[in-house]
Amino acid sequence: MKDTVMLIALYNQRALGVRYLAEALKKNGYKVITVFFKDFNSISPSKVSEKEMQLLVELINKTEPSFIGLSVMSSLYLESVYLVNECIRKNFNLPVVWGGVYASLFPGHALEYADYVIRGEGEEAMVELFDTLREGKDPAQLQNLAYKDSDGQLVVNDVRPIVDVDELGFPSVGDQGHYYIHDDKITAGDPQMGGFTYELTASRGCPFKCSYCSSINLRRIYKGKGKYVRFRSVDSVMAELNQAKKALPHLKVIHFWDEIFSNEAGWVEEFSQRYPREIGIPFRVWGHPLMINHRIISNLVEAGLYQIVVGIQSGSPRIRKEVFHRNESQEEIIKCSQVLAECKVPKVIYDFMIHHPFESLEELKETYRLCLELKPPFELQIHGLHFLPGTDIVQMALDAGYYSCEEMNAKMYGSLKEQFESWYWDVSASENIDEITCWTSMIFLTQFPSLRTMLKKMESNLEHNKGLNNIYRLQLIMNKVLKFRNLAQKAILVVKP
Ligand code: B12
Repeated sequence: MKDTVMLIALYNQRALGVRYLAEALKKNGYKVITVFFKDFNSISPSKVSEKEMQLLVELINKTEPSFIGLSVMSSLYLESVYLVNECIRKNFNLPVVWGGVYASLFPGHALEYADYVIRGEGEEAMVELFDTLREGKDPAQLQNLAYKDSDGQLVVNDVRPIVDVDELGFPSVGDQGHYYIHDDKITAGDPQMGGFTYELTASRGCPFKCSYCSSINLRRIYKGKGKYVRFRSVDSVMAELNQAKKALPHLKVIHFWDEIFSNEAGWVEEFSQRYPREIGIPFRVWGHPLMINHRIISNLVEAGLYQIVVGIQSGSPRIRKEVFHRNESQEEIIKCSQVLAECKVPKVIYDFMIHHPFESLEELKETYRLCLELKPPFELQIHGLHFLPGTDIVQMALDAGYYSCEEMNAKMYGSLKEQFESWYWDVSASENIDEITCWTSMIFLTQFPSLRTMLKKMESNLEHNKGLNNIYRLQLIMNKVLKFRNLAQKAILVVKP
């Protein structure tokens, strides 16, 4: 047995990337301690507390790792990452390595805190780094590595060629060596074990280039290194799921976390034939309007697809194409909704980003109109635009003069609380705030087909400018709908296994 390595995942008990790394390290003879630090919470996550850090220090003392790896996936949690990093630095003299999406895109910033950064996919690179360090050799030439040389200069090595995901084994799951720190408590064991969901990816990489997403930036790191969007074999996916079925006593639902679920001819057919026979558990996927057709969806529904989340983001063709860099037309989106309705996907969710500085009132109305054309039943997931560091849309907003550099940095690097509170572009100062409120409520209400006749009447009132007192009526309806929905949700929670 080689040394012990501690891997820390923040705000993410499933942490696929960290589980893949743990597997790679174990296969190469390391003992791995994985710490899931804090619960995933997409609404109001709390900062790491003193007590939680003290629990981490005690765990490090008890398990005596030789290396520590911090997974820094998202910039939204940096405030807590800094605290955890500082706590380790203060109490231990151990090499600290950062990896994950944020560290990969901003190695220079990460190296203000870490000794080393591994960019991109880390399975092979991390094993190589720890092997080199324990042999007392110089890691300077290792692929994927970024570090500061003896003069304090940043060195960013090239990444290695793309790997075949089938060769990486399955993400590590199980109680051995897993700890969960949350709510000022530490629990030995894998939080995944008690859950009724299992998450996996059947592919890596995203074929699209949306301006608000970091995926395109990750793809740029791998330019010239092989085919970035890769599918695993169906054999490998089935074997992982069979293993999960055996390991998780309460398993009821499978979540595919592929950025966009496969539309490969042949792959979908093989998967759909085998999945019900070999796995037979309802599953959900993320989809894209341009990758949805009858063949794929009818096969998947037959195989057990119970939920699909499809990003549409805006009803305005200009916003989609020129601002978000998405190429689907109104017709293609409407067609996609028809396919999903005809194939009877039990739960369809459309995702929209509204209330951002690029959007005019007219474009907000276009979102309402598109939603009315979407074939029910569906639910809407409506949120604001979050500016993620390094994404193309950040520069676009700066060029357009919507924010100064200082304002943008404050948005992207604010505290945990500030970042989660700034989901929406602050429209309260807009001169047409009443209209924005009305049209936003109307967008929300399009997901209830029985209200559509009423909505059309309101729309015409609003367009003829006699409708601003509609705002009160809309608010009343919204309150009723929300109350009903909350009750329904409570009822679902009660009957849920
Ligand atoms: C699935 C997914 C989720 C899942 C879970 C993610 C997971 N991996 O467990 C859920 C739904 C929970 C989720 C949540 C969020 N997500 Co998300 N998510 C993704 C998605 C689509 C795929 C991630 C994935 O599973 N990849 C496969 C695994 C194997 O790769 P990986 O996690 O990157 O890990 C590899 C390397 O990064 C590296 N590595 C990772 N950690 C470490 C640590 C060390 C020490 C080393 C050496 C290497 C290393 O090695 C790993 C193995 O190769 C990505 C898009 C993308 N391309 O990354 C967005 C993405 C990561 N998410 C993003 C965001 C913003 C979020 C949320 C903040 C959303 C929210 N509002 O709550 C949260 C944050 C969660 C968190 N704790 O950080 C952004 C992050 C960009 C940024 N600058 O912040 C991304 C890039 C998408 C985007 N919009 O740009 N997400």
